[in-house]
Amino acid sequence: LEYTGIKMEVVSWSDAAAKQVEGKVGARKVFLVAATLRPETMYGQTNCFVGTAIKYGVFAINDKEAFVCTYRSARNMAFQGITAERGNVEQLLEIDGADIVGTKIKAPFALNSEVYVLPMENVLPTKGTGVVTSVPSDSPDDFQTLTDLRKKPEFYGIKAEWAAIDPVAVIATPTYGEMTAPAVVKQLKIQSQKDTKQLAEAKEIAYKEGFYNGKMLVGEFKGESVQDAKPKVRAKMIEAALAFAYAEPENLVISRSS
Ligand code: ZZB
Repeated sequence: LEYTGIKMEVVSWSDAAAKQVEGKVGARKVFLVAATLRPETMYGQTNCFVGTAIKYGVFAINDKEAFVCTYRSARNMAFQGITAERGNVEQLLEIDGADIVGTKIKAPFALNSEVYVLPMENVLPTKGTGVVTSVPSDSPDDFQTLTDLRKKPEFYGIKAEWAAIDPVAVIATPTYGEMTAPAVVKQLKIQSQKDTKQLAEAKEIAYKEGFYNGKMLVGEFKGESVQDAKPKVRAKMIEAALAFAYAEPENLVISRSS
């Protein structure tokens, strides 16, 4: 499976992360790296998600850059020509997802250029990088999680202001309009991020509708179909060194059950 790895540079660490990262990364810029199948939606990022029970690492990619992601994905990257030395995984430190929450990061290509890291219950440690960039306009999981967080910020241990950015219209679909994910969430009567079965169905619907019938509302390829714009946005992000190709190996089933 071919993902796009989105490089979200750390602007300011949460207090808990700052203490752990200090003195460990040298002169490197640090990026949270999110794996996405929808690079054309990056204009609408409003935050980023990590799993609070997931262990992440900060990995040296070369002398200038370090990535925050799961060990598993760092290892995959080391065999895909992303790291300076093939096969070598250099972990600078380990950090709990819970401690990364509240970190402010850059959101490449997004209309909101800086966003916060927030907690999501349904992040799988066995998929992508374990970091998920959030586009609530077009991803039902993201919209529902953001809605949950806004209803009960203290319950989730976040500051309300971290979840303050509203969904941004980036793609129009004939059936659902300019906010596909919120419309599908409403149609399927989804109440919380715990409604995982309905959310899987909503994701399927939103993927299909966006890919086959979506039109870009913003960005350099405004007016073009999602099908045409998707590879172009991806290429632009890679050219700008804000993203890279990241492939998931075929042992997904094995790693899921282990
Ligand atoms: C931004 C985005 C915008 C996404 C959208 C989707 C949508 P799939 O199809 O199951 O492979 N994702 C990535 N990694 C994880 C993880 N570890 N745990 C949970 N979710 C993860 O799913 C790939 C998508 O799932 C990725 O693409 C990412 O969210 C999320 F408008 O990135 B996406 C209708 C979906 N729309």
